[in-house]
Amino acid sequence: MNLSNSSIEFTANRMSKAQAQFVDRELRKAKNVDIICHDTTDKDAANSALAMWEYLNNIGVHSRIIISQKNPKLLNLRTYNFNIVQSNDKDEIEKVKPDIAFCVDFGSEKRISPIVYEHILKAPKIMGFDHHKDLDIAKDGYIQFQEPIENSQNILSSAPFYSDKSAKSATSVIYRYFEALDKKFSKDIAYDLFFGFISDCNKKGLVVCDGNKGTIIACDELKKDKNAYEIYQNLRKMLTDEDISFMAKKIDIMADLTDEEKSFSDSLYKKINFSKNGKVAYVAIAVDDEEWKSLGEDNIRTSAILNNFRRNVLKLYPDVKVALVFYKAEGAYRISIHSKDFNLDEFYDYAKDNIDLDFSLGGHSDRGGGKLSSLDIDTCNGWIEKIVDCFNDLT
Ligand SMILES: [Mn+2]
Repeated sequence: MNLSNSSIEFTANRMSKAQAQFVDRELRKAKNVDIICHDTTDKDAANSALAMWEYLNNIGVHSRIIISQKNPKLLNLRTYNFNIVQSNDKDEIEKVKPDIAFCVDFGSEKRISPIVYEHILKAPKIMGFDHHKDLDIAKDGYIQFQEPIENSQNILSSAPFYSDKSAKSATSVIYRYFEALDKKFSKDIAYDLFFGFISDCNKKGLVVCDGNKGTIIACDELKKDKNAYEIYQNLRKMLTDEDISFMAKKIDIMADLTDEEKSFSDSLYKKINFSKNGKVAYVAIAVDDEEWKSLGEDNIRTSAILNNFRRNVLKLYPDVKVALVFYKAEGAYRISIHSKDFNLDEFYDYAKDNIDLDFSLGGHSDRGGGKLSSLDIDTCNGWIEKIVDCFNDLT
């Protein structure tokens, strides 16, 4: 499929050719590239990494993928035949000093461990493709595709770290990269890009993945977004019904829960707490919760259960604007948030100004998360209380 022949309107979301070629030239100059995924690596990050790994491999550039999932097989990637490094394996990470640290699906140091952050800073060049807004890793400036880019001079003088906030996934930005380069990409890469796209769209309720039927259906909200839907359709065309069925089953984790997972999921609804004004619903899974431990703590399956829970809560309770879950993950105490009719950007700033603890927050305007760098039970409880108070003030 030659993407240059597709009838794509020039929009903010289309990467310019000069921009893409700039990235491409930098990548081709490199001998070693480390592709870096964010903490609690999800399918968008991992599939973005895999597509970039495949591309780099094709142009003869050696690369590794740094991932934080303890069990990467839970990500159900197309292949595991690549150089994978665990994000907590300092020795292995430090064996290579890459020419480029290439960040996918995150631009903020808050979303990676200190070991990985240190490693990134040692690379002469920090580049990446992202769809988030916090880009503190790209210190010297970056391009956000918010409006059509006209002056290629400005583009080339900026750091080649690109984020398109309007993109539905990091894999969408990579799609735009290949498109701008007029590259025909393989079906394998299309598979990776689509899997990441669908996974992030599913989190936002933009597609319905039915694991029992093996189908993926685009919702009206996705269809209304011309740029996103165009990517969806173009990638879908390159895949078979079997591919779609496999992805639907792997994403629709709720259709395929074990008894233990089912009972955990049900128990969340019995543990709901509400803020004083009734606008916030939350569940706090204790640091030492045995059930959470036995399910393997935070992984792609438990994360899907918690995600489903938050979205259901917003539907079940008309007055609730914010659904929160607190849980232990990768040595920190985390929060995940979904909101309706409430812009979380306001909350991120407010909480940072009003809570005097060592924590981070960020994400999108309707879903996000953060972590507290303490597992002390009293500190965690204090954090929960203060977070809920912030929302109580704002909603
Ligand atoms: Mn993403």
